[in-house]
Amino acid sequence: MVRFQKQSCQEGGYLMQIVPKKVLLVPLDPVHDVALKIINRRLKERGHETLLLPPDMSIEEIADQASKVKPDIIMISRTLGYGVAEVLSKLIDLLEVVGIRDRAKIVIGGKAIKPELAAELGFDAGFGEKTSYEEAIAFVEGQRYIQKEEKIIKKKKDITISYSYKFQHQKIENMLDEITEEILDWCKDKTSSGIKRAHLREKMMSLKAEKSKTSPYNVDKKITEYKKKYLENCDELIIKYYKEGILPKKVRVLNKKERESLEDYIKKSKEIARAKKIQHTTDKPLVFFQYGTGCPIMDIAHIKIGEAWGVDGVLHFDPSWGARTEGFLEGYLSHEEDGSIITEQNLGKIKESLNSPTLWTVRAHRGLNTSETVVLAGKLGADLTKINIVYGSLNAGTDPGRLTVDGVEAIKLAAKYNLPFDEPTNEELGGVPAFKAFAGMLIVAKLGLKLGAKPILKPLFCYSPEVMITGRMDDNYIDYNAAKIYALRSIINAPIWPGEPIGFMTHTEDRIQSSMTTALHAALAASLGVDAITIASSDEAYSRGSISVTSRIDTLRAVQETFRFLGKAEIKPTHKVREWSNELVSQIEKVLENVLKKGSFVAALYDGILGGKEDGAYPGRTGKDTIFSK
Ligand code: B12
Repeated sequence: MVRFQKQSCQEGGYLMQIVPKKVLLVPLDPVHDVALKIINRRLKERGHETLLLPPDMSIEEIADQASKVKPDIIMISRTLGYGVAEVLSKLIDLLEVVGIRDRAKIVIGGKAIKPELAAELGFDAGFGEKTSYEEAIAFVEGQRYIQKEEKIIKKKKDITISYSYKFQHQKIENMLDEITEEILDWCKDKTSSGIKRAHLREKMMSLKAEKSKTSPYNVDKKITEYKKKYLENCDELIIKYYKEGILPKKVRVLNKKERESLEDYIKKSKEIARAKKIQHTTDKPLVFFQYGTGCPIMDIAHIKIGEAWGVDGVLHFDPSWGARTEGFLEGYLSHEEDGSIITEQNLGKIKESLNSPTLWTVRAHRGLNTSETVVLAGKLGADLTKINIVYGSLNAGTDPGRLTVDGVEAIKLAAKYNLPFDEPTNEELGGVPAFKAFAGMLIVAKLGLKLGAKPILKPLFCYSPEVMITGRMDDNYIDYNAAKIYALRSIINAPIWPGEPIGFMTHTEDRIQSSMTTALHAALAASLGVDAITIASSDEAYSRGSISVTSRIDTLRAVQETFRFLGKAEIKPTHKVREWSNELVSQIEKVLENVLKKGSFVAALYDGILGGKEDGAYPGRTGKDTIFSK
């Protein structure tokens, strides 16, 4: 009798006894015997008596050995797929003839085996090519086997938690301090219709939540009052919908049948969704993708598939006109083009569909609804939001003054709802050099810290116009991307999440190439120990069609394999990395000096100090002259 600790495949944690078995292991194959060698070692370790035959024995020799050894169990393995049924049925007949069939359990496993075939031929069990060793052992010991996969517990992670947000670069911190003081002072007596709507939205949502406690009549009356005020602060496009039921072009309401089937889909997909991890031996980086198919049903389908393949978080993208329109629509709305419309109902349904560990980001960074989006995100249970005043003013079309006023309010709201916010620097894709984009990002990060929020730095891992022109990636994609991380880390201790998505402008329409380049950038991210990454789908560079679910899986799988390959090993950049990171830091310093010299952050944005015409950045015009005194 052998005493041993119960294995993970068994229930409970008590000590139990096992009865050692006599096991004959037979590689019924010319060569392939690796699996049986492993099973043999494991059985021996657990006190069983085993005999492993060499491969390439005839069935007569095998039957002869079996009648001599008189095993309790015969474990046969077959890898080669040729003539399987024939050879196995001959073997089982022969074992019957020599009298073993009735006294031993005879099982077969291996690459060429399907359990159905084993049953048909009269084996006691059949194990296919995905069989785990635990399952093989559990069979020998007569234990019930529970698949390991079911036990993966994925937990929601706060990527900001281990950061002190302390500046390592005193001069840069001092300059940021001065710049952000000026911003806060400039904003202090200013407001906008966007900010008004944000606060009306807050009130309406709080009232709705209280409806069960207070008199419903009074609540409805108040909501109608607020709604009226809300509409006074909206654009014509939005007012038309609420007053006349006219929807913007290419937008429609989901019908009852569609909504019912969505409910059904959410319920069913929750039942079958299993937690899966993309990361191999470390928890970093978390993997996000962005969705915004236009239709909330399709979005949910993409999210559920992503979760099934292990995605850690998803980002909501709205249509580009959403940023240029004052006010939000309502209801379950579908949009024919890219970007899913932000409404309380659309977002609410998406939130409801998420598995509990999945992180959810609602981007708010760039338009006239920035602060109201943060309210919706906070109230509907998002985990993160996305704000970058500089990028939103220079490459996404919003007037710098208006976005500064709304952005500051949005950051305050992010702090209130405990939503860390990431700061994308996608102006780099337009041609703004990384150092200017980083200077802008650091100003907004410092604003965030002053207002009690938690910023997340989001440098790009991309083949940007700047590097194409300077030739910095002529040799490799590693050095300059790594230099960005080194530079930011030398300035501040803060979370870093390269995006958006990684490998931007290295992707082509070729799905294999695209998956590969995403995966390699993910390897670099893992090697640098960043906190998260956003990945593209393998058809994201294909601008003539919508993103397909299969291409989502391509990159998730590719990244998973890369993490498996790399583990805790590291990619070594060349000596260029230090040179370029030092250069980045001194260039950031110079940009901040110029902003200070200008004496006004908003004027600096208008003047192109943080990205100008020569860089392909233009101050946005949407919302110009819409700021007023409080
Ligand atoms: C390693 C290997 C070899 C090694 C074998 C070394 C050895 N001592 O075993 C060498 C290089 C010698 C070899 C040779 C050949 N190989 Co070979 N080989 C492989 C390879 C790469 C891996 C197999 C392996 O060991 N996997 C690891 C083990 C642990 O996995 P597994 O056997 O599937 O076992 C798992 C389960 O099936 C299960 N299991 C297996 N058996 C049992 C039994 C029981 C009772 C239970 C419960 C569970 C169980 O548990 C394991 C864990 O999950 C595969 C390709 C591949 N990636 O699978 C080709 C492969 C199996 N080989 C193949 C071939 C064709 C050959 C050759 C015939 C090639 C040739 N033309 O020369 C020769 C054989 C020559 C000959 N004399 O006939 C083909 C088979 C194709 C087919 N349709 O049958 C494969 C699939 C490669 C391919 N795609 O072409 N091979």
